Amino acid sequence: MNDRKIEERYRLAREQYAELAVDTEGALAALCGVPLSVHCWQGDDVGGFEAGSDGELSGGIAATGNYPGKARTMAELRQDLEQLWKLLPGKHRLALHMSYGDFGGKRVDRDAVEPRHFDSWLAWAASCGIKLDMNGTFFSHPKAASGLTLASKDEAVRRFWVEHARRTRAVSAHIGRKQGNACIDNLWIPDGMKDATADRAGYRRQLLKSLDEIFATAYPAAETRDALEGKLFGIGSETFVVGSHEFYLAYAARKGLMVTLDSGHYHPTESIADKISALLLFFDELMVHISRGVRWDSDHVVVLNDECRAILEEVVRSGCMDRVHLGLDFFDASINRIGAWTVGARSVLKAVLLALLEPRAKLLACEEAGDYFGRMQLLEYSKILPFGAVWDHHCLQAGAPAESEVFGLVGQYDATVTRKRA
Ligand code: RNT
Ligand code: ZN
Repeated sequence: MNDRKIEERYRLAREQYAELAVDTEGALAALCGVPLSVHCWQGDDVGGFEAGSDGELSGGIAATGNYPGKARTMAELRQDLEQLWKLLPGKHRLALHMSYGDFGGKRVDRDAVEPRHFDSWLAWAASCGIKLDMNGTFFSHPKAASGLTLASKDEAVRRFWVEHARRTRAVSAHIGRKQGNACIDNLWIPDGMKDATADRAGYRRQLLKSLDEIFATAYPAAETRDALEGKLFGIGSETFVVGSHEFYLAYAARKGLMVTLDSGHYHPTESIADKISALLLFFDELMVHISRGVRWDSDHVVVLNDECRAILEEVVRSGCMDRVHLGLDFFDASINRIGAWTVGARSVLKAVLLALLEPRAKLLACEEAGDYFGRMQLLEYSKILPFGAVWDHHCLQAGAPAESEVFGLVGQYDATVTRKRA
């Protein structure tokens, strides 16, 4: 589609939204201020760059598929991310894992990672004009093979992972300081059991002890902030997960930390959308991992479905967009990885835009007047409004491809870059 056509369509769309008292320009200005924390791990199936690592993924998560051309080195991953940035409107963030440090080919164990191992990432991020976030890596490691890390009853194992977590916070604070913007440190551990567990309380006491040790050090909020990510079950932890939602929620509330709500980490019919307005009354900030759960798996590529829309509607309706950190979390190795990233990220941005284009004033007026049919009909009407025209205009303005061009551009990069890697 040519630019003139996009602008023509946008002009008509803007009029139609204005009839419902929706200001598309205001919505787009707000959308421009929403950074997504894009996860690095879609690019290489959560492999990371530790010397001697076989890239074998373990610890309750799995990437299935073998689409050719995955990034094998840091240079390739950065190259793919630079391509991704071209396909997304706006400036975003990159969420790294500790296993993605620049270890210079040397074997550096998880309890020995240092801030300097992320200096080349800082330089690269600055060259892209993006900020970084961090995650501790408590999986794909011999000391996580038992399925227990911070909740282990083996003191040597537990202390090893406490040290890893402490170092992750130090790295995160270093990154935040250097980039002049707080780096969010997200903590997720796989700890749990496959089957009926005799001592749930015992493992939870261990985790509590570990967290107290980890958070004994305080860092300035301008450098790093901590988020705790709970889960209901994982592969191999079907019956019991130590770090459950309630566990972390209570801990974070007591300690003034954040929780991370991962949309794939709850009962299949339980939506995190409804949790947002409640938690924002009690927490200064929230982290959200937007993912897509399919049956027992929680990590499918995000698409613009009802669940994704509901989450972003609640974030926007809360009026607290600046207090909710939006991150992506999925890994699909069965399709083009740059395409997976692109669709996931653009879907979230589209969901934000859709929520911003809601005829909010009219909806509220109906609701407060008790006109619930009016509210229903307005929501139905909203669904057929020409949102795609606003989105394409936004992409054009931001120098990103219109929706119709994404397929071709991803294919071109596939043919000229990633497939040549095989
Ligand atoms: C796993 C968690 C966690 C991971 C990443 C790789 O269930 O969602 O966020 O996906 O840390
Ligand atoms: Zn997650």
